[in-house]
Amino acid sequence: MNTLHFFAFALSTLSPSLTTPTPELAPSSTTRVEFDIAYQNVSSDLSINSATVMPGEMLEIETNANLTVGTGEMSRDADGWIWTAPDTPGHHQLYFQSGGETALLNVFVLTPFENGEDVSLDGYRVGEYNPVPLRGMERYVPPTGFIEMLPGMEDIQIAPHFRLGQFICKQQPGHDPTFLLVDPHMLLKLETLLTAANDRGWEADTFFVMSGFRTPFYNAAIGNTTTSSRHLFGDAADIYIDQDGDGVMDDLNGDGRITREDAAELAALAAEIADSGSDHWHSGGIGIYSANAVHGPFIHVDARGYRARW
Ligand SMILES: [Ca+2]
Ligand SMILES: [Ca+2]
Repeated sequence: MNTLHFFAFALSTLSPSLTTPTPELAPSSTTRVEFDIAYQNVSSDLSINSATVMPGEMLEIETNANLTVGTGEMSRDADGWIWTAPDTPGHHQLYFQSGGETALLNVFVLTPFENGEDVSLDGYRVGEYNPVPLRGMERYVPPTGFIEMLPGMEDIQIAPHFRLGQFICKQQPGHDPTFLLVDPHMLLKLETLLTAANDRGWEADTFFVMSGFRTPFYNAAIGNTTTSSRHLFGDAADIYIDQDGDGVMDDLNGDGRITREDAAELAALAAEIADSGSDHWHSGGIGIYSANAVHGPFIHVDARGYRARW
């Protein structure tokens, strides 16, 4: 082995550790950065973002920022970067840097799922999606894969104020692994609403996510007859502000009571953002729910691609 070959050998042996993000590559501590990264029809200025791709799929990321470190295969193109996913499911971190700021893009390479064939994944019951998309819309096409959430992945920050574990389906508690979907449009909407809520004086570090992703199996088990719920596609969240941690919505309107009116106030703020034409608010549904015997008041927010209110 000559010297050159030796170094090539040493480099290939060391490459896994060389591509592991170093501590100084932490995302900026602010919610937003001064630059955008655009991918999969999302344009985001969040310091922490998430995307999902199938094994071997190419992810195009439009940005002026530098992609400094990342696992997987990357190349440059005129508009930004192309990252090619490895053939195996898993979690990857891409760091974009510009002007002294850093934005993280988590990329989850999905575990493939064949609708109608695979009823469960690794013992986790998924069920079956309606193979016919609602009114032929692309956002209702059955998913082709899911994020495999292994023990320890609950705490992955998928947005500045949201963790992956907040969105898991409530079925089969304690089952490892679990499988889920989280949509980047939804995360961007939740962060935008959270910022607006805090600006409004409703202090909140995050939203309490009562229900995020739901499998078709679970959705049917809890009595829902619809097969087009956005919870099945990972872009819906039933949320409330619970900064005081008592398990129910906080008294947002300050009338000393926890009622539907508090949910209505939060929904009105969401509708205001929608009507402002914000780039960070993909069109979707906003619903208000009253308390019942098992839960307090909450709102539903989704990113279905068209306006819906209830
Ligand atoms: Ca509360
Ligand atoms: Ca109230």
